[in-house]
Amino acid sequence: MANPNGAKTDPKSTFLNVYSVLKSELLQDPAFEFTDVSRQWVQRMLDYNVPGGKLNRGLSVIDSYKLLKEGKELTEEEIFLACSLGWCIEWLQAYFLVLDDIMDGSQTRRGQPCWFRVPQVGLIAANDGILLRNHIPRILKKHFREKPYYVDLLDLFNEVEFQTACGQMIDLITTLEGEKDLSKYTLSLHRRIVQFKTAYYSFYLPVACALLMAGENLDNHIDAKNILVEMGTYFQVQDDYLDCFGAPETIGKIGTDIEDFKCSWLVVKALELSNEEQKKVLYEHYGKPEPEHVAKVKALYNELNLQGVFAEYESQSYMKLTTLIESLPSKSVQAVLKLFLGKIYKRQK
Ligand code: DMA
Ligand code: MG
Ligand code: MG
Ligand code: MG
Repeated sequence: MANPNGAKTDPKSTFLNVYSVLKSELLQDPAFEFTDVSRQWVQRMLDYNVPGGKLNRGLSVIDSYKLLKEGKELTEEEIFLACSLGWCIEWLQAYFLVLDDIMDGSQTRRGQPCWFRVPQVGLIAANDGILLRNHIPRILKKHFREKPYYVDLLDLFNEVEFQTACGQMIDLITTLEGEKDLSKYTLSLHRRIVQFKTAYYSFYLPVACALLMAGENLDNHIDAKNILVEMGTYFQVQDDYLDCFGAPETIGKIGTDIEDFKCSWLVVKALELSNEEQKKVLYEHYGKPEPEHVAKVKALYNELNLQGVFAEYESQSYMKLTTLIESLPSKSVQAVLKLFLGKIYKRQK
């Protein structure tokens, strides 16, 4: 998109401009009789929860689509549509995060209080989450109804939402009071949780959106899908690592995994590497909200050098993923996946 000076607008500003368009359309939705007060509520809720993250998932749709078009100049319409799909993913993410923070009892997100912690919001946040979710099919209907891939797009969003909700379910039910049993925390349980709760929506979905827009049949890209799910698993291991070892000022959130008895990659590794005495420490202190208990767990993580173990896992994953990507038949799909991997390798936030 050209600005009045004739120079190219940077991709992020273009993307943010599309947010403003989609937001004002939703605030004028003729299916609801907005009052000033209700319109203001939705406006504030959207601005608070949708655009404030890294926007990696959303921006990846445009990047991927460009690479699939192999350097052909995109039309204004194509840019707008790719950005809109990117925003649908950001809306999906906002919906899951608003609810995730309630369920995880978190304090902050993206450097500000979680939405449900804002005075006057509280559990209205639960309905706001549902609203965010409902905005997605409204955006899709307005802009994609006439496209040949419309049905596939709806089906894709439905499938991925279902997978994510199932992932969240297994993440949550493993922590149930009365069944706090560390012996069930294995790498295979961890894998299952993170594949479903994170990998499909964060990695497969952006690329699948771009493939549909480019006229591709998703059934022909199962290998790419499997690699993206692997990449998403690696991404969630990073999230688990940063929950404990990241700087809250950088990651924008305060970790809760130890307190919440989460099946985090760190506790799985700690169990694997512990002797009997160290295991006792974990059994006694993991999953308790008081800072003394959390400190004991963190001290054990340091004793076991989990930072070093993670660094090793990270470079291994990078090499493995690179090899997998290079085995794909299409150079443009390879480029899409490599770009994605480059964006997350050694991320600090
Ligand atoms: C988040 O898992 C998954 C979804 C679907 C929101 P998480 O609770 O580890 O995320 P965060 O660390 O961002 O709260
Ligand atoms: Mg959480
Ligand atoms: Mg969670
Ligand atoms: Mg986390």
